[in-house]
Amino acid sequence: MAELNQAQLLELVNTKQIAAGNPRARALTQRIVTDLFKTIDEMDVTPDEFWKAMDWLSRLGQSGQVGLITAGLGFDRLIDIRMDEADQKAGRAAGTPRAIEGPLFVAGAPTTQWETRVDEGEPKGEIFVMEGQVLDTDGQPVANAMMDVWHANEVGGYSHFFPGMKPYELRRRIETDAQGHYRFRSFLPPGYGIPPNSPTSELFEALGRHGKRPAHIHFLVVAPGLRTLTTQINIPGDTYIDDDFAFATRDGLIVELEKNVAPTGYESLGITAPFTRSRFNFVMQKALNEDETSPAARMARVTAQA
Ligand code: MBD
Ligand code: FE
Repeated sequence: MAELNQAQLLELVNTKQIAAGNPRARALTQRIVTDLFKTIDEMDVTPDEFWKAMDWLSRLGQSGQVGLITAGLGFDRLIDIRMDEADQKAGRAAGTPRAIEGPLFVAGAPTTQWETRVDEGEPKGEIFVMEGQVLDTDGQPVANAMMDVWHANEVGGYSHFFPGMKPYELRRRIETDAQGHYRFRSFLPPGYGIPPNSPTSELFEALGRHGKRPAHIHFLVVAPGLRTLTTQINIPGDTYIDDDFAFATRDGLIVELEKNVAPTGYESLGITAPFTRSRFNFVMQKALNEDETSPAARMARVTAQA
């Protein structure tokens, strides 16, 4: 084989072809490889640095933490910002702001109508009820909307990812009633921190960054004819509220907490003493097509297409 300089090698890598392949995959791969060749040359990446990075990527994949890295390097929020910009241009920026799904959603949580206890058994932390309606952007209640709710436990762990938790612990689905109402009882979760001694923490330590998220609760709301809403609410007062490692907190999603709410009317949630409440309506846009109503979370969407 002929001797090659860097430019000749790059040209070969980017143009080799025996079949049409996937043009989009070809274009993206060419661009990324070109940018990386350039990075390696301009930053004078040593062989050991390169192979160390590849070892890290292999271990990252094995650890299942790719989604922590995409969030922590801003890609999840970038994708949201780009969708917001597209909405703005199309004159359809309305309703509850979207916020990143994150890597910790699990489909198939137990479903109940109108109200549920997201927590189980012994009360942990401050008793918290969140309630309101799902509405469309005309202010009409959305009956039979399906709302997935998920949040961390008292030490910041999510079930299915954090050892020792039960399946679907702190994960529930609520179907709204005829007036679009939902309500649930849980406790105010603490923030989240990336797992120590993991590929993710290795990178964050090398970057001199923390891996903390402020206290939050995730939602995925689906209803016929409406655009699937993926969002989170933030609990006010958290140290990291303006310093989220995933860049996901937004104005309009920091809820107000009402303390010492009288328990009358909340007996069905097992509440007999004053508690903390937040009222919040989820406002959904009209869908422009079927795809926008998809009930599938982000990974399920793409793996179904494969
Ligand atoms: C989380 O709990 C989370 O919501 C995100 C986006 C990333 C890591 C952990
Ligand atoms: Fe989270």
